[in-house]
Amino acid sequence: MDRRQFLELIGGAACWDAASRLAAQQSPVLPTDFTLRISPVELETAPGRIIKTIGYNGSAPGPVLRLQEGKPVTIEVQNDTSDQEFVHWHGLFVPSDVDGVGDEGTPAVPAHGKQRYSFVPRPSGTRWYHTHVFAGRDLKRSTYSGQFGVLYIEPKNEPGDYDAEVFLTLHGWDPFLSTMGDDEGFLEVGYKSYSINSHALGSGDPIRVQKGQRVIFRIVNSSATLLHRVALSGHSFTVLSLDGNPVPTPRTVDVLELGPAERVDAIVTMNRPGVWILGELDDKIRSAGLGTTIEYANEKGPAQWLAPTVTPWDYTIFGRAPSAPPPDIEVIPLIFRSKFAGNRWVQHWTINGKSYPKTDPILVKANQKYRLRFDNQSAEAHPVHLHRHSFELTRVAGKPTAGILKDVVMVPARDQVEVDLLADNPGPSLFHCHMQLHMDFGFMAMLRYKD
Ligand SMILES: [Cu+2]
Repeated sequence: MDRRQFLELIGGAACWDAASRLAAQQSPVLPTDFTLRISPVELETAPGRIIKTIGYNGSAPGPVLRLQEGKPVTIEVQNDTSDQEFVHWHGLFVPSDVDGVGDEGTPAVPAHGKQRYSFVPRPSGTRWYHTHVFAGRDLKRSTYSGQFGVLYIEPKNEPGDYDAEVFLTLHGWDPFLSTMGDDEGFLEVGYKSYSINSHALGSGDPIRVQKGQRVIFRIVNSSATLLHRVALSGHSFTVLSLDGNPVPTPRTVDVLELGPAERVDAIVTMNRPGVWILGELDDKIRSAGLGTTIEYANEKGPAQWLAPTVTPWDYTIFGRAPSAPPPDIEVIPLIFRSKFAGNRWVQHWTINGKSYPKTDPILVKANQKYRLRFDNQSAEAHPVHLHRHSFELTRVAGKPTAGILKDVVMVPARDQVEVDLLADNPGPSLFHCHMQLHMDFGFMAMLRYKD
């Protein structure tokens, strides 16, 4: 064995130490056949705190699916529930009929039945998989549930300049609808508790590290509706990838910000021995479970929280200098607005004045490049997601940039984001806000290829 060392990390399934990873690269042992079973689970996130939900393979999150880029896989999904389901492979360039979206033409996983998904995993990087069904006001369904997991696609040549790898998912539990104290207001989603992976802060095994180690955190915000900001007390993160795609300019920051469905891959050099909290900046949310413990070897005692200095999250610091756009690029404007649907009711949403399924399709021609202008004329930020493609950020709230490839982008309230899209994966592709409460109440449109 080389200088890399074995590490004991949280919950077996959620980790993959560097030595095994190296061994896997030397002999191609990554499996290509997987089974996912959708069934009710009882998750004890903290002693006595039982979450009753639906999960994959008896847990939530489901197993980390580790695939090799370009090597075909088959995933058989068995549905033990009485509701039809879909599993969406978020961030993968797969055909519409396996993308896991009914409206794109993917066959369902029938209630008490099964369905096989076969595809070639690409592109490499941190992706994830999750249910993609309508929930509406039934907060036991869809992404409010425990049906999510990390899907990591190994690149053909991984630099692997780290000693250990840790996968983290951020999730809220026992959601409820409330006007949050405003009698005249509309309904929003709150959560009674939270976890990172399957445990609340203070429960489960700590992430055990040694001084000097470089640990890569691959973080997925699997929340149905909430943006999260996380920090690791006394440490900083060097951001390597956003949504699984390497950034042109890796930068070191104290706080990571992830909208729903966004991913960040960041390296931390473990240079401050102690027992520390990695968790949400919001004290209430962190105390309600959104955190985990980082424990250095030979260090004991309660985990400490040091509040970081907060600077606004800015995607463009990870980009490169913008180049001039091709003068003939077609701009497709997409205007997002809320539509008040009554007091003590959920808001409805429109794209260019219409709510799904009545929204106009976004029409593209194969192999043409387009500039999508996300014009958010509402009072809150939205994590908008395009299926089966990545896009390149070109302007974020007035700041030009280039080279950042994503499949979800937070569009700030009353502001704009522009992205360039190369239409290179024919087939219907859903575009929507990733907040479940928004996508279910109108905030969706279909991107279609013209003949
Ligand atoms: Cu939204």
